[in-house]
Amino acid sequence: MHPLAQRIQQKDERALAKAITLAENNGEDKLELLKSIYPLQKGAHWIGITGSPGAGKSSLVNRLISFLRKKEMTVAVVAVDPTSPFSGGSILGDRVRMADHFTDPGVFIRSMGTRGSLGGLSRSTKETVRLMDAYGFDVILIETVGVGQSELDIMKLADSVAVVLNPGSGDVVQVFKAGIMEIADLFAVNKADMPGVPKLLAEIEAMLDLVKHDSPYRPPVVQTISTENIGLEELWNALCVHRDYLNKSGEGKERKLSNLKREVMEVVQHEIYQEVWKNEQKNGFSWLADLESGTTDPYTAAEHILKGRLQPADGKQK
Ligand SMILES: Nc1nc2c(ncn2[C@@H]2O[C@H](COP(=O)(O)OP(=O)(O)O)[C@@H](O)[C@H]2O)c(=O)[nH]1
Ligand SMILES: [Mg+2]
Repeated sequence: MHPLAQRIQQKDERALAKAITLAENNGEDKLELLKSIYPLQKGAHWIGITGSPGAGKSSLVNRLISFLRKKEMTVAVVAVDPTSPFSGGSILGDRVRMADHFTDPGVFIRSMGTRGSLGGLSRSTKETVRLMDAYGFDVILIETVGVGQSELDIMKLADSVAVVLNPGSGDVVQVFKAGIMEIADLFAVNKADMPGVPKLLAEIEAMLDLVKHDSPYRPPVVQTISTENIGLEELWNALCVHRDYLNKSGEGKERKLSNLKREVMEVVQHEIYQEVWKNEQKNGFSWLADLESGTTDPYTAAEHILKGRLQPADGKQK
């Protein structure tokens, strides 16, 4: 067993933090670590929370943490923020609000960088969640801004996805266009203290009629006011109902398996990419000069590299 895995099993929080960093940085022994961690997972409830910037995701996460702690459940949070760390404001705001929980050993909060391409972010998020699960948190909250494809991929790894919407924001059309409607397991109409709630509720139901009309599970809609701690009980109940549905219907198992399949493909893709990149680095990107002089094109160069990988006999260009 990887030494960090052993320490995580003994509930060493520093080892957990270290392991997450190792995974994020693609450390040499990362696969060894993940292999040791995999069977240690305890089956926490993985909950994705997504929505536009400013929708109140962090406020909800913060309230949900307090709510769950009162029920003596332990909570880990992965905050995935694709915005630049230099854009400032909201990140700092989140940090200040989250500060209540920093000294609580039953809470573990981690922000993910935007490191890596080729699905790198969703992959390291998944690895982080697995590490947290192995440590033994009861609930793992994954907060991410609902924008691009990588955020959609991140949401697919959750058992339950809560989409946070605000009245008067025109969010529903955005959510529909972004393909988030399909992966939503419940809607939180947050800022329910603001005008426009009935209109938003009607819009959500109309979209659900379109997207989920033949699905055996219809995502419920709960109203929340996270600044006033209202609606948390309903939100939590809806999440638990969804989890029961996943278990009873067999859909949970199905989802897990298709996630595992994707994960295997992601690891293979990544490992091949790393290997090729290392090799090309060693060869000093020999095709670069040909590109510069115009005697080759990117596609021919890529083809050569791939052929070379499939027949790596003499290391020479073919
Ligand atoms: N009026 C009102 N404001 C809220 C509510 N929830 C969050 N906010 C405010 O909305 C802003 C954005 O919240 P935040 O949690 O950072 O949003 P995030 O970007 O989705 O994480 C903050 O100023 C919150 O105080 C709510 O239920 N009602
Ligand atoms: Mg936030």
